[in-house]
Amino acid sequence: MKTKTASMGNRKPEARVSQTFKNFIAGEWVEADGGTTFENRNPADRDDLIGVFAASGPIDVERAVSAAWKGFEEWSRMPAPKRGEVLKRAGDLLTERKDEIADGMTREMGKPLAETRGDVQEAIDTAYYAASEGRRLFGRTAPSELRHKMGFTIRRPAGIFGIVTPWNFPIAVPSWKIFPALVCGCPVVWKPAQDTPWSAVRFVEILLEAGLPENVIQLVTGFGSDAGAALVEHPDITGISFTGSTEVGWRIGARCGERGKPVSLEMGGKNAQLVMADADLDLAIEGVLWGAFGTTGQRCTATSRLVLQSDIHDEFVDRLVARAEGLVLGDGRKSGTDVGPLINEDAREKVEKYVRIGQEEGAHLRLGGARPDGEKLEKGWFYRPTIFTGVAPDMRIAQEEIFGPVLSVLEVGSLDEGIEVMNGVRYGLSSSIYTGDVGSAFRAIERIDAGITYVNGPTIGAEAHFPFGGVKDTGNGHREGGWPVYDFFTETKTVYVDYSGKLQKAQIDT
Ligand code: UN1
Repeated sequence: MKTKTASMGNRKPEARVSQTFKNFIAGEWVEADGGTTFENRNPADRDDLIGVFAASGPIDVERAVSAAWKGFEEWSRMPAPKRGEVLKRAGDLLTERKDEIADGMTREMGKPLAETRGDVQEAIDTAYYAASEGRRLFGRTAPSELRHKMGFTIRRPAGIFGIVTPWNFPIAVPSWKIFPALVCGCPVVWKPAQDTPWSAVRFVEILLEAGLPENVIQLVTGFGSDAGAALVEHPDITGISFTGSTEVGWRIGARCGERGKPVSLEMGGKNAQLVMADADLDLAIEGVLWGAFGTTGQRCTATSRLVLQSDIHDEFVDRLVARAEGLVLGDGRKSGTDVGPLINEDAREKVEKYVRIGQEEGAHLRLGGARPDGEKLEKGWFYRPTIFTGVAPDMRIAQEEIFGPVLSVLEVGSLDEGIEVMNGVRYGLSSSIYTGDVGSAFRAIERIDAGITYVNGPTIGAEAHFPFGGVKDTGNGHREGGWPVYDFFTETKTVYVDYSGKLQKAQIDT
C-alpha cells in the first residue's frame, strides 16, 4: 500500500529515491498545501521507490478550479480545429516517447511492457481521433415549421471538468476523457489514481509541451478521500468524469445528482466468456487466457467468468489449466513475463479473501489459489493465476468483481442457459461468445445485457474509436471512446433565425 509520508514516522532514508514530483496548478509545478506527500513504489519490488508525490487536499483543488476557469476564458474561444492541433502534437510526442513512458508505467503499475506500450498507443489513437474531431463537432439543421425561418444547433464548451481516473490504464483511460474535454474547449482538473502519479505527471508534461495553454490543465495528485472528494464537492466544477469502482462511482453520482451536475461513470464488471460446443476451442482457450490473466485480471473488462457448454467442459478445462500453468509471473519489465504483480497489498488481500470465499462456497480450486514461491517474487504483490471450477451462478465468486487473476468456470447446457447465466449479475460491461454458428452469435449479440459483446474474441481490448461503457451497475448511461463522449463535454444550443420580417408564432394553430 502506498502510505502517506506524513503518517510514516521515522522511515529510514531510501537509497533509491529518485525524485520529488509536484502538482501542476495555475501554470506552475507546486507542492501540495502544507507540503504533504506520499510515496509511490514499484508493485513488483516494494524496495524500489519511484518517487514522492504531492498529497493534495481541498486548498489545492480550490486553486486548481479557479485557475481552470481562467483557462476557460481563452481556451473555449479558440476555434476547435486549433484546439485539435494541440492534441495532434500531443499524439506525436506520445509516439516519440512511447517506450520511455511504457517503461515508467510498468515500473509504476506492473503490467508487462507490451501492455503498457499498448496503453500509450491507445492514448495516441485517441489523441489523433480527438484532434480530427475538432474539425467535426457537428451540429444539425432541420427544416423549420414556418416560412423564412431556419433552425440549427451548435455545440458550446460546457465548462470545466473534474477527471478522476484509475491506475490500471494510467494514460489510456485519462486520454479517453481529457482529450475529448480539451477539444470541446473544456479545461480539466485531473486527480489520477494514487498508485500511478508518475504516468500522470508525464502526461501533463507532454500536453504542455504540445502547446496547451497552462491554465487549461490542472493536476492534483493524491488520494480519493482528500483530493478526489474535494473535486467532487467543489461547487464550481461543471461536471465529473470518473472511472473506477462501482462503490465509489455511485457515491460520486449521488453527490453530482444532488447538485444537478453532469457525471459520467464507468465502473465495475463481471464479464463472461461463453464457449459453445461448436466453437473453435483453440481460439477460445487463447481468448480466455488473455481475457482472464492479461493485466493480471485488473481490467474492468477482464474475463472473470468462463461459461462452458457441458459437452466440452472437461476437455476445455484440462487444456486451459495446462496452458495457464505455463504463464510466467514476474516483473513486467523483464522479457518473458506474461503476468505482472497486483497493484498493491490491499489488492492482493482482496484476491486472497475471494479465494477463501470460493473454497468456503464449495467451488473446486483447479489452479493457483496461492502466492508464488521463489525469492525473486517475494518483494512484489504477486499472485498465481487461479481457476475455480464447479462454480454456481449465485456464488459470490461468480457475482462480485475481484479485480485479480481469478477465473470462475460455470457449466451450462444450452445457449439460452448460457445467456441467462451471463446476464445474472449486477454488472454489464463486456461479454464474449465463441461459436461457429452465426445464428447463436446473433442471438447472443441481441440478448446479452452488456455495453460490449465480442464474437470469437476475448472480453478485453476495446478500440479507441468505438463507444466504451456498460449497463446496469457498470455505468450511468454514458459512453467513452468513439463519438458519443464529445456530447458529454459540450452543451447543445438550438438557434432559430427568423428572416420573414414579421412576428411568426410557432406552435399556434393557424
Ligand atoms: C478498463 O479496464 O478500465 O478493452 C478499461 C479494454 C481496454 C480498456 C479497459 N482497452 O480492456
